[in-house]
Amino acid sequence: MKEKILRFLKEKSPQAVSGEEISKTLGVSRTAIWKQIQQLKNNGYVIESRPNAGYRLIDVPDFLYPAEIKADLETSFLGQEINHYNEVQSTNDLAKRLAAEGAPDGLLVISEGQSGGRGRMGRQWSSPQGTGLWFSLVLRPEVHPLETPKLTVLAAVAVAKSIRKLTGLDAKIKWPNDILINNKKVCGILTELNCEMDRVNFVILGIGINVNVASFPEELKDIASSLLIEGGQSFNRLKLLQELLKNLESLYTEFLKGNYQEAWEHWRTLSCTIGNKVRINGQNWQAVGVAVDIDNDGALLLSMPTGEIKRFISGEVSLRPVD
Ligand code: BT5
Repeated sequence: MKEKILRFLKEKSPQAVSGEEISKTLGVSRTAIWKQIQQLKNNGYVIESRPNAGYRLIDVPDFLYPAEIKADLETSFLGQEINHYNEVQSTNDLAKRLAAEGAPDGLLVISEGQSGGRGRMGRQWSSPQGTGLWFSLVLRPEVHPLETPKLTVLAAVAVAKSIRKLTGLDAKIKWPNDILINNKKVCGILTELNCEMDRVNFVILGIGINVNVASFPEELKDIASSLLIEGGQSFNRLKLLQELLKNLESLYTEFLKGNYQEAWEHWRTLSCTIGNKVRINGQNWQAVGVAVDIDNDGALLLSMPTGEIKRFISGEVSLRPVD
């Protein structure tokens, strides 16, 4: 009901609409409408109520409410079901639990803030309240588990394309899971897999984007940035999320049909890794070479000083000049 009233107020905005008109159109009592309007106000919507004119929607809060996300969402299944929270430890952990309990394909778990946001290998992900997009998607692709690293490539392309479209900023992909602007990280992707030998139970695709983060803790200042800092203005989190889900669904749907070459071409154009001499660090190894491409699995191909082409499926790439 609340969503219907909101939609109605939005359609009429900037004009006011009387309680009687809402009541007639939606078939509910005026008292029920009054109660729902109070709830919307408590949720941060600014609604003017005048005895003779009725209700007028003045402002919408900067919250990622499911009704707001869905209002202009052009997807058929990604984000069609949404769990929204104010604060959770990690949306990936929560999505994993919900997926194990049977959550549907495409469920979006999103939070205004995370107290224990995670990166790869137990690293921390800073996720301050109300300023970023911190979310996880439950995916149930019917593919072999070995195919799932491709999802990180698809997500990186979708994020970079969406940021570029909505902000005009020069977002680049750093293999395997970072999006950078001016060499600073504005987004990280954490893909986690639950599978059996030859089938995927579910994948949790976690994405964190520093949208309107104004400043970073000391230890991140030199390596992290946000769209706000790089663009000199704040950006609409909802619109970015909607654009991203649309782009991702389209790439993902093609991937399920076995078509991912176009995404790979996008990846190559958007990559800041390819063509550079890089150092790649694993947990207890290191290699230096020129990044030449990614292969069909999304693995990074380095041309080594010996001329040999080596394939890396994981690791941390450093783009800093290598001696
Ligand atoms: C990542 O890991 O980049 C994956 C980050 C995924 C975060 C999302 S948010 C929603 C979902 N729920 C979660 O709990 N996680 C996902 P990695 O490549 O390991 O990078 C982690 C490193 O990035 C840290 O060690 C820091 O150096 C740096 N870092 C931490 N917070 C950052 C931030 N907000 N922006 C940029 N860099 C950050």
